[in-house]
Amino acid sequence: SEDMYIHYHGMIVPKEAHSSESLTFAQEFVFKDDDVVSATYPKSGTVWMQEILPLVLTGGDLTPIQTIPNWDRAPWLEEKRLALVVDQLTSPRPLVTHLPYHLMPQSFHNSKAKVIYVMRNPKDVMVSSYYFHQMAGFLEDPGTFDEFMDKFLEGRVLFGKWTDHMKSWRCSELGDRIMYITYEELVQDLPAALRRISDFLGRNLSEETIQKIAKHCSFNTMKANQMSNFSLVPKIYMDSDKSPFLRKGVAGDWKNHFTSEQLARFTSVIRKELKGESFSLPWS
Ligand code: PPS
Repeated sequence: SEDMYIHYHGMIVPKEAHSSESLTFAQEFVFKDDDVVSATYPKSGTVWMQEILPLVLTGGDLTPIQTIPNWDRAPWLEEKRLALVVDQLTSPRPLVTHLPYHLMPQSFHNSKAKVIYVMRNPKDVMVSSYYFHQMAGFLEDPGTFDEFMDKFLEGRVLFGKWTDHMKSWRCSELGDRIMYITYEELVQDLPAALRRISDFLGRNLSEETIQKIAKHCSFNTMKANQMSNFSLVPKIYMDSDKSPFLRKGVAGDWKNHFTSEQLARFTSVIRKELKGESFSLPWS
């Protein structure tokens, strides 16, 4: 298991997608003012944003989502693929990252690049991650749900503790360069969420375009899109028979997994770690 992960600033990241070169490449990456990056803790809506951003930024052009796999059309800043595709990206460039705010490269701070931070109920994040560890051949077996909860709460999981990630981006002092949105908002009213996103990015999209984009980034459309459903990934890396990447796509699936004891334990740890923070969250 040790050889599955790289240790990076106290966090673990999977070697399958990351290398010390890719992490250095991220640190040396030169942000442009019109770049748009979606920052997420893993399993919070990253791949959804890889669908949404290209559609919003092009005003609804379907070509990117129908011809380019998600990992190349809106690459992860810290992953190996970026160096290979960076020259093919056209501005405004959509990017995603799981890095916490304090590990963003210097050029990001010097630029005017905008950020959309997507947050999700941490209980659903944990459930999604649990299934992801079962299907991904490049991740450690999660153990029992109870064991995985301990790892999650202690931050012995990809990109560290959920609360640390959250706090780093919530306290980012990026002013109007950052927009916060929740996975639950996207689930509840996708067109409304798309309007918020397009307004933030200065795109004036017609209602017709918003509806068109909403249709193409719905769970079912994405699940049927080869360029977005990870079916291009060999089974040894991702086994969708064990659990598909686009698994359930709902808010509140934790209710089908947590015992009342686990709920109490989880809630008390998260509350304690967020005590005294100036922001409030829609969960817990
Ligand atoms: S990763 O590995 O960090 O990139 O994963 P990430 O994309 O952040 O999170 C995966 C979860 O997002 C769900 N998802 C969606 N839900 C609703 N609608 C759409 N269109 C959509 N696209 C992705 C995906 O199903 C994972 O959640 P779960 O709860 O496991 O279904």
